[in-house]
Amino acid sequence: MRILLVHAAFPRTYWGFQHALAVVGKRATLPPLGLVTVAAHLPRAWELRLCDLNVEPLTDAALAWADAVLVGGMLVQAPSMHEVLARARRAGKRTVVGGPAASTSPAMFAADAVFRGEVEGRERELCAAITGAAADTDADVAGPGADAAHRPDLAAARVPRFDLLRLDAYTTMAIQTSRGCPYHCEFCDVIELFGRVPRVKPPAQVVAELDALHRRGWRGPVFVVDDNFIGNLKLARALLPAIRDWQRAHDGGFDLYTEASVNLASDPALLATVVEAGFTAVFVGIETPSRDALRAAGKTQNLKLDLAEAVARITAAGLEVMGGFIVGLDGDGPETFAALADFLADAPVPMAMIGVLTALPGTALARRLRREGRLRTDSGGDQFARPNFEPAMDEHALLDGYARLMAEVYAPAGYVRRCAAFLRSAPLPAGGARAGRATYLARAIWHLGVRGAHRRMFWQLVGLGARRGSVAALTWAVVHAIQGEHLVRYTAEDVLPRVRAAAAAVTAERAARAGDRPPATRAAGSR
Ligand code: B12
Ligand code: SF4
Repeated sequence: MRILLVHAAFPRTYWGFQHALAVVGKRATLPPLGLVTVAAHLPRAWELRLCDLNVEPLTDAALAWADAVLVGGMLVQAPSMHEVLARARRAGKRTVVGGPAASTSPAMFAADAVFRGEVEGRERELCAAITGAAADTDADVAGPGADAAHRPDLAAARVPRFDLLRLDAYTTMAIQTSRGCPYHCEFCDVIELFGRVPRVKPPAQVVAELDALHRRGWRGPVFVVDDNFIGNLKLARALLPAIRDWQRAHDGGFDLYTEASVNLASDPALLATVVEAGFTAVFVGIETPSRDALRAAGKTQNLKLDLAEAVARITAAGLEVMGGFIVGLDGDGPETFAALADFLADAPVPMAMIGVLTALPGTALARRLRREGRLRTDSGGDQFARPNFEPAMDEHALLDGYARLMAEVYAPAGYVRRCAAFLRSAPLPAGGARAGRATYLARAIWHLGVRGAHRRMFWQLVGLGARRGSVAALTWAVVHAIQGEHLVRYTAEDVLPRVRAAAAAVTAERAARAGDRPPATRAAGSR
């Protein structure tokens, strides 16, 4: 059986770092870990090929070669997924779709089989979907909303087929050590997809995955794509020494980064172990400085500590905080924007991913908003359009406030200030001076320092790095200049025009409604 695995194309997004990729000469940031994991669970005798549309186009020859086409992606990739599925069906191929979008929104896909949930331990079901012995797989057994007992045990995980990837096309590789998170943030789809009882791979499995990447010649950053690396504290503590030992045995190994809940800050010993294991950055869902909004969103763990203090502690331990923020939560008012701008002004958080709340399908938030009659449409994952629900805050104030906030946060001056704050407060970043990065430096000087539109930002960052007097700090500064180029340009060229257009659409809609009303009603309404 010949299987073609296709990873759908991403639109331009913050996380895609497209403007940065152009500088470093890579095609994509991260590989399709879901698909190479699926590949590891297919029969060895089958022939497999992988096409990541973010790296290369799908050719007719590749389609003609295949017996079945497996398509994966998230909701933001849905347009590309639909296109690939339609093309494969026109070519007479059997089609199977899976991954996060198919798991949360199966009805939106036209494929021979829609596979919901994870594949580990479900190989028979997976093969039946591919060969045609089964159509849709049993959503109630292992898909979203399944209870803990029915979710795959990650002891059944296999080493992803990294050999199917063109490693040199990516800036970063990925592994996963756990799935699930014990918290219950109302907007979160991760707990619906992967459950609230975190499952962790055995240390030997994680080490085998690190080995596999290393053997294939990968050096450099590896994103540990856990929902919450410390979701199961006991197992995380048991895993960390194995990762640390592996890193030491491999000459420093990889620059690791991951995602974790903010309570990481309240355990200094754990923080130290995470740094010892070679982690250099962590994505933390800070969400908002508004306690009302945190309470309304059920993000109670963030109420238990001072968020600015937590960021300071994590940074001082040696981890760069990448912050996730949300505006438009119930409980947020127009004052939230100033509070968030203040929070970020001198925070050591260069990368602040701020989005307008989206009610993702299958979440407690979407269910509540539907009950309250406030859900407008199913989310397609677009954060820069009008929200897919009736916000509690005036919608125009929300979009306008968001646009102003983003303009400030991703003005070059704002970005440089946050980088400077990091360089002031963090111990020297451990990673950074690795081989591949030297070539980044030459390319960055040419593309950003000589020809770039934000030359001043580039040289300011290089100056800040140089003043710290170490190669690691200088490398950190150059890498952040490259990232900053994307964040600043994407904000100015894509985000702001789209959010302002969304705000204008609200104004136009209100004017049209007001125009429709008979004069007497209009007068009454304005009192
Ligand atoms: C890494 C990651 C990313 C990476 C993407 C890397 C890449 N090349 O794919 C980055 C950082 C770019 C990213 C960005 C975003 N992400 Co993201 N991301 C993740 C994360 C943390 C891990 C994904 C992963 O690699 N998992 C490991 C693999 C092994 O698991 P898996 O993909 O689920 O695969 C399993 C099954 O789903 C299944 N499977 C997967 N594919 C297929 C295909 C077939 C055919 C079959 C049969 C089965 C199958 O088998 C696998 C093994 O069991 C997940 C959360 C999570 N736990 O999955 C969110 C997640 C996928 N992201 C999500 C979102 C919303 C986003 C953003 C839109 C966030 C934002 N607000 O901007 C952006 C948009 C994308 C973009 N480029 O801008 C949502 C998706 C919701 C949805 N229903 O689609 C998730 C679930 C969580 C979340 N809320 O953040 N993301
Ligand atoms: S801490 Fe993060 S992963 Fe866990 S429930 Fe909240 S948003 Fe989801």
